[in-house]
Amino acid sequence: MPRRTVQTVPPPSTSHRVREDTGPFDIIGDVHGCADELVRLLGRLGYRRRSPRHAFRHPAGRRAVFVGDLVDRGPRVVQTARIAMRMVAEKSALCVPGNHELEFLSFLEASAGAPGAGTLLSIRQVRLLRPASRRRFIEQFRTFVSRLPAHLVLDHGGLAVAHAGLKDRYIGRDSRAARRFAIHGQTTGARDRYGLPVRVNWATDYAGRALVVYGHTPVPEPEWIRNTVNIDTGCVYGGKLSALRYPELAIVSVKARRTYYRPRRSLPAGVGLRAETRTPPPAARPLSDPRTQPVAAPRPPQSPPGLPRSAPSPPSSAPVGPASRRAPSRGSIPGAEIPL
Ligand SMILES: [Mn+2]
Repeated sequence: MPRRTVQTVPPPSTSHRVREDTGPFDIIGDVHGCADELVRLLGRLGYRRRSPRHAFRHPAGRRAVFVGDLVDRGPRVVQTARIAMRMVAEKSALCVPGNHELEFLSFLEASAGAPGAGTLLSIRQVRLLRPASRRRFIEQFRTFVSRLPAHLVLDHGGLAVAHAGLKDRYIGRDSRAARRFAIHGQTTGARDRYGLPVRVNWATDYAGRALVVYGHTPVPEPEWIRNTVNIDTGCVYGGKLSALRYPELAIVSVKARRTYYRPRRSLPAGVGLRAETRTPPPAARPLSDPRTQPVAAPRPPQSPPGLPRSAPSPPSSAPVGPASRRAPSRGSIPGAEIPL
């Protein structure tokens, strides 16, 4: 299986020097293309826009903070990215990158390698744009992602936001190791039965002063561990999209309309509860069930430890919905055939 060409660590960025910014903020978990739920959540948080072409703004000056993974897996990736890009441009939102921003951008830039199944769904959606607006979108997205800081330190060091989390010693640092950790988290070097990296729960060892707000790993309810909170409540898997209000520390959530994507690896119990009340959890299904079929052969377990590639979570999975009938295998659409 050809090694995917994926940029795993973003270049340094110092464009968001906002340490002294005290908010208030509404920190929003992994959207993964669930634009309808994002619009509903922003509305519930009090954000308004004059028209769909305008940026959402909060009348009291609150700012949204996106934890990354805006794209891939979900149904309305372009709309989601545009909402976030407009808000950041209008200074009504801040954003940090997730591993999926880098994977998607890496493919857009290089058109090389074979994208993961979730990224393939984004690429298909971008291809539906008319050529001029497709070019504009790609250029805007590239500029947007290239300017994002790998993590944010806010409220005089009382709040840190990173896609996959942060260790105490990385807060406010811009080293390659800090950037990698913020976007991909930590893996043990071992692989699970799907060939995917096994993650370390860094939060149990966290002892920093900053409240670390992050996403990346879906949980049924926002999960508080020590001075950290994971707000990825698995919207794209049929869970919900959640925001943490800061400094109030109140959670505001909207339920997913439906399950948009089914992961290859089983989700933690309770994620995507709506779907699972009607069907057994993915882990309980035999592997011959097409809904749980891996879309690609498991990665070789002997991949070099200590050099984790992107740690997708839960990674490449069989998409549900119309696309699943043509469930693509990695590499079934070589980059050269995808005119972007
Ligand atoms: Mn992620």
